[in-house]
Amino acid sequence: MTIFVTGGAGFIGSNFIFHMLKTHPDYRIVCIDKLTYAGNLSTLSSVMDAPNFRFVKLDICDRAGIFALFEEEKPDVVVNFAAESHVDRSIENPSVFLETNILGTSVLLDACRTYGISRYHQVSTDEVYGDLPLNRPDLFFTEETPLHTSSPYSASKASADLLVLAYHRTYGLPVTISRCSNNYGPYHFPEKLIPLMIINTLANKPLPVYGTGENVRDWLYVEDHCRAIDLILHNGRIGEIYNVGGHNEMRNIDIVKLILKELGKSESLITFVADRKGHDMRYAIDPTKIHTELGWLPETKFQDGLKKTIEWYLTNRDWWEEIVSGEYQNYYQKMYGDRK
Ligand code: NAD
Ligand code: TDX
Repeated sequence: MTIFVTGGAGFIGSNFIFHMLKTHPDYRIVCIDKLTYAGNLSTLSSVMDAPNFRFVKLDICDRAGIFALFEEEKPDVVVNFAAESHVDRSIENPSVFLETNILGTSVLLDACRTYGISRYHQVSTDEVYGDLPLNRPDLFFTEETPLHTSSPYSASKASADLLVLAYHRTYGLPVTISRCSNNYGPYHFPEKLIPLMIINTLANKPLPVYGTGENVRDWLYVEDHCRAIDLILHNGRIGEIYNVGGHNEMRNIDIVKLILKELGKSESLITFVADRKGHDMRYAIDPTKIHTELGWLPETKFQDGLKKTIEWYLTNRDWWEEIVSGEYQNYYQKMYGDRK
């Protein structure tokens, strides 16, 4: 069994590769990654020499390159993690989101159609459903919730989902889609809330909370997401969408306070800054389908997962210090420099 994992040098893709190599040592994993600012080869250093692992630096939009790799490797399964993934960047510059997230997905789908595949799995997001109001805690996203996107990022992810479903209906391509809530854990790029707040806290820098900090996200430890995708690949029904989330809703401000408490720092570091444009209020997944059909349940409790994550950033300073010392400085200045 050969599995193509696109975007495997990023946060969730790399964790998925570690999970699969550990859980299915007889599978061969080929990681395809363009190595954008978010891709990091050092993340994969522990598996680079494994005999059943291959890394290929390639853009999923490169049709000729992708087709040549399919011709050479004849993959059985494709799991597509490759994407531009940060909402704030999509608000600054949507075009690359449309290219990678939509057109890149279409290239992979065309290659699957041309060469044949036993499964194409699209890693999607709960953001395709838009948001829920704060005053209706009884509402959750189910797989039937209409798509109602807010940002160029989520619109591009929803477009990709529609293409994936169209290739199933029109060409009979054996596809599945997972729509997961916010992940956290090791190798999370420090532009996202949790790693950004950990790193700023360690440096005694202000913690930029958007708006009032009351926005709610539904957090899942990355390993639980990886197990869910593994289960969908093996037991999921073709043509189906599976929501993935662990009923762990938290307000942003409460997460920031937990991080401060865990690191023994003062709440005076918290700085409220201008809100994100179009900021989604609340995400909350109803995971009934994946639980009842596939027996999936999250295993890591948030308090434990957050402790493990903070510990990881404390013991893997080299990984993130390398990142924040480079282009990240310009990014940070641009996004937060005079954000009032
Ligand atoms: P990430 O930004 O950490 O990693 C993305 C990876 O894709 C990087 O390694 C990057 O180099 C690579 N990439 C980008 N453009 C590419 C291209 N054109 N060709 C090949 N490789 C390319 O993202 P992540 O947080 O690991 O997210 C992975 C996937 O999971 C995305 O599709 C995202 O939409 C989805 N998702 C993320 C979350 C979350 O909380 N992070 C939640 C649900 C779904
Ligand atoms: O500096 C910050 N301050 C702040 O208040 C940052 C970076 C974020 N926030 C807020 C915005 C959100 O309400 O924290 C919340 C989480 O923000 P992000 O980490 O940017 O995640 P989010 O926008 O919720 O999207 C994430 O989950 C769904 C991923 O980045 C997506 O790839 C995934 O699809």
